[in-house]
Amino acid sequence: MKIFVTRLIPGMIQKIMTDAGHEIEIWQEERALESGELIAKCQQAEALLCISQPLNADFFLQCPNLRVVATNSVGYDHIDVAKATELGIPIGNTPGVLSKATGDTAFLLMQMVARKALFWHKQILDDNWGFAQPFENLGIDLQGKTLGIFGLGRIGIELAKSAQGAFDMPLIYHNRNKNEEAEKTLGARYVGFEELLEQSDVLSVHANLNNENKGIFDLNVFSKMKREAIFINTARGALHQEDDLLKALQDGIIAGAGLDVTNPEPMKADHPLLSLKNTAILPHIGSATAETRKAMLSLSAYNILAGLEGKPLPECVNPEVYQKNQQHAV
Ligand code: 8YV
Repeated sequence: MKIFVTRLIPGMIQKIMTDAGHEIEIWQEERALESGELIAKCQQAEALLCISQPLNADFFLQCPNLRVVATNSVGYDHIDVAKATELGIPIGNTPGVLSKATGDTAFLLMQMVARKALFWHKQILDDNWGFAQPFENLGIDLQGKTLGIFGLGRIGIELAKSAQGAFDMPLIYHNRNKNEEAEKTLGARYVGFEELLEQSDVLSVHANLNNENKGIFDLNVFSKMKREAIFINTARGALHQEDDLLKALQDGIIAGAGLDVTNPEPMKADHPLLSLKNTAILPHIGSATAETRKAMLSLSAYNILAGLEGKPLPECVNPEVYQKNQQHAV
């Protein structure tokens, strides 16, 4: 059985699949596959380990031998899951194992923006570590400031734990469903969306991207936030309107922004957001630690093995597929 893999992966992950008797083909080039190339590679494949490649309906229709797809991410907005489900293909993902690393990235960005870390770093690079006025280009203290989370799940909880431990930050959140665990263990307080905007000193976005929240952070929304507020997004770039964010920062509508995700990705090197004093932007490295990437890839490999053995995937985004397959069998 052939498994196609879209990026280089370590030998120990390959071994999980080859030890089970599967043949793997790994894309070796230092670029993403074009959609036609991906289809050509997957037409004979029975499994796909998908790392950073979008999969649309046409892909699934043209790859009739696929029995399982494992995406090496918790998010699956890049995959047409409805089409995969219709065709009986289970999609595996990697929740849980990346929560700490991604929450840590939000925590890092929050501090980088609050203390203007990249601006000061650039002062050294520009040979400007000389004379400084004592009240210029100052940061802000995070101690006791209110952390607001839009979409409080496992990743947001990791950020909140760090923020409370380091800076005693009270936590408010807005979700589709209340997070009872966070209310009990972190004293989180559920608020409406408007209150989240009005009360947060740091507003961090951790929601899954969907049709209802696409572009929700626009100029109108930024205008309702505090002028001293910091906006953090480590979820998906499409949740915010980038031109509106730029205007909000340039006009002092909000105080700063930290992004691990942009819209589009990659961000262009000359993007004006990169040269502001009050921004910190990273190239989607939320899960990029050795330990976390190893755990993600290993979960992806086990998702593939289960799929090829016709067993339920350890982590499956469309479990309805099993009901469907059963109905077909009857
Ligand atoms: C990336 C992520 O997918 O898990 C997610 O949803 O956005 C990230 O972990 C990862 O960088 C791709 O390998």
